[in-house]
Amino acid sequence: MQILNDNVNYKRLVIVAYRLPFTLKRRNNKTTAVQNSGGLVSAILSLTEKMRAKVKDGAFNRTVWVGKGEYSEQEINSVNEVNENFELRPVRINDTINDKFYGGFCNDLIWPLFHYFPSMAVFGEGYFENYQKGNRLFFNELAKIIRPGDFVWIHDYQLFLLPQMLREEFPDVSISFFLHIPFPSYEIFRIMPDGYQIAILKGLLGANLIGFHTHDYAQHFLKSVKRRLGYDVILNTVQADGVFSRADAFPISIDFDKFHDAVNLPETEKYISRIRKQKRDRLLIFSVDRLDYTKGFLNRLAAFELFLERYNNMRGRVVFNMVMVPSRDTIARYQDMKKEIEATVGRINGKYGTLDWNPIIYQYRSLKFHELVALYSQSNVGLLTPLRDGMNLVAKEYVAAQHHPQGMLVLSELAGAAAEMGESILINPTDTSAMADAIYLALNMPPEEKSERIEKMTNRLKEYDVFSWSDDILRSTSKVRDDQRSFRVRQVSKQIEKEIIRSFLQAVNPLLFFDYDGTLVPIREFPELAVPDGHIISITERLSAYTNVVIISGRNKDFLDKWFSYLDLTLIAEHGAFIKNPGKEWEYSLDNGDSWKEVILPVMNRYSSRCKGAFVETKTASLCWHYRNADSDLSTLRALELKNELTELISNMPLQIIDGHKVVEVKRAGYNKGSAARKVFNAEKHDFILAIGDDKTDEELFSALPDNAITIKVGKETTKARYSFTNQSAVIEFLEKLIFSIGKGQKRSSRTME
Ligand code: GDG
Repeated sequence: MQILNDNVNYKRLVIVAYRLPFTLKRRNNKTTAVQNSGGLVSAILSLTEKMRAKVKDGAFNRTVWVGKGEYSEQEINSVNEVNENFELRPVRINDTINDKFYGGFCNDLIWPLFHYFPSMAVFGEGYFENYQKGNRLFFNELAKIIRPGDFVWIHDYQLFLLPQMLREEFPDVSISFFLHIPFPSYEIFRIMPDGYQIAILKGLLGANLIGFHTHDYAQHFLKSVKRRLGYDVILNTVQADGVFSRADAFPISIDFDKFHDAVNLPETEKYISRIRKQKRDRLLIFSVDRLDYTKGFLNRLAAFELFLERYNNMRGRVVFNMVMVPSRDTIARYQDMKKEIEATVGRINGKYGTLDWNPIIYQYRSLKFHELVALYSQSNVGLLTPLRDGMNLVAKEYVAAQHHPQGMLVLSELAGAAAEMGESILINPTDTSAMADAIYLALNMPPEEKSERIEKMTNRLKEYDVFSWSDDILRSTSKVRDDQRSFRVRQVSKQIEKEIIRSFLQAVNPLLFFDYDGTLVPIREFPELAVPDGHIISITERLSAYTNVVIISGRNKDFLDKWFSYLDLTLIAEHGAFIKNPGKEWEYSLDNGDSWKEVILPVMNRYSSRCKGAFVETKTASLCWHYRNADSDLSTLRALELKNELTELISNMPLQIIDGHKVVEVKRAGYNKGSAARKVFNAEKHDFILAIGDDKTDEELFSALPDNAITIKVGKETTKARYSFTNQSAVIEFLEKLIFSIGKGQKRSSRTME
């Protein structure tokens, strides 16, 4: 798997998350940094280790971690001095700010609201102001360390405002933001005051790339951008004054091998044999979650109770091990919830328990890694039923830890993970009855069926593990920046106009390409109405008398013949299918070659791996990306993105994209405006090339021309051209100036180039 390619070559990775994911320990006068547990941390640590190994000769410096940490300067320095791999940069936030920033705005407002618990959202006084202050403290720390070539990767809802703060100060730095929790639908988002909404959306749009776990979350965000900010969104890309930012789904994953292989480690085996002894011949159901109202503990317990009630033959044969990891339990709301959960566990155990059997083993503690893996591997059912969850990594880890014999996953359809784990038993966590049946089904599923389902999920997890995930984000951020660069077009100012005319006059053998509709003549309602008037005929006549002029159009040859054949110029018809040199007959153009497949195939494969159910078919003369078996919303979007990427990729190739029914096909075309233009400019030496066009097909022309060509787009759309005219009449005004400047210039027949 590729971690970095030539285009994605950052010098430093700067990871910004609310909390520094390390605990500093002091022993024998030495301070060491111990990595905290948690999905995000292991994801990034594994990534950076691989990046270091991949990028040679010190081109990649160490990773910088920026996050809250109340450590002394001395402690931090002693850690940073000895670590080659990483550097810690603590952000110091006093309690007065932090209580309202983190405890207040983040955990009392954003967390419940974004998890669809609006009634629990608190709009406390001073929350937002302190959220701004908190983000500003992160900015201040970053401003001290940002260097050119850094990739800044900001994580999660505590830092919504940071991307824009950075963007204003460092317009050229690469910034990616990743949201670990859901982004809610606009109807939920808009519950917040306008000022908060605008600040959050604009804050995020400071990033080049904004990543979400699912397609739905990304769409919710984009819809909020459209509705609240009124910005244009084209193919997931937000384009507005000073903003060019893309939002997309990058479902976080796990280090698959780590969880899969850990099952066979001696440390894990110790726990496994203990669990086996305790379990005896009983079936084990397992869940592990942080204490939080989003996790749906009470719903889960209600379902387990109903399961015992409904399937009474299972009593005495099943044990549910429910591990609740301590979290925020100094807060009254969490304490109350914990008490209620414990009371429910007690009640169910009291109701069904016997002298030698307790239906529920409840633990309020965190587990050691090997113990966790042992429990994953020994349980017959993983029961993960949050009421809402951004992703839920435990579901993925559970599947990764399944060897033979295998357990089965029961998963909430309201967890982000459900979008990729359709082979699990998906349930709605509020449907107690369906959940009780799902537990029974999972416990009694035939081994072959379990194996088939687990294998499908396993393959997907192996294919798209945490390294592919982070690679995808890095790569996509680069792509957004490339696209942004190619869309930065300068208007033709008076000064630029003068310079173009000066170099045109100095040139010995200039070559001018003009598109026809929308460039030489205005776009009319019907093409037959768009005929050249006397003025435009006279302009082309005078220009072609002075130099080489090419009219390059989608019009057919008859039309171009009718109006221009008597002039001394080159005509290109049907987007490059036919070329007619001055005084010659029309020629049909076609290039040869088959090496294009090596370029197109990896792109299509990449899209298949990001769109479950899509596949590539290789034919002799074409490659097809089929998406009829994939989720319809996501695949339609991916197909559009693929077409977009392919359009750019093939602009210099003799290929054509065909948009079929649930298939994107790329086939040999043999011609386009670019390949036709190349034939013309390769035939002679030219020291000045100018091309003007308004259409999407003119982009092929712009890309095909040499770098020093002057390319001008008519209109405001994004383009590959270097410059732009606002409208078609600006083209005519410019051509009039060109003709005026020629004045008594020499006829081209009297000039030659060395
Ligand atoms: C956010 C989002 C999203 C848990 N208990 C123990 C333990 N863990 C480890 C698991 C897993 C991680 O912690 C928890 O995963 P979650 O997916 O629940 O993630 P969070 O960090 O809580 O939250 C969530 C996630 O970010 C990633 O984007 O999925 O939706 O809320 O890796 O293994 N590890 C050990 N003992 C435990 O007791 N050793």
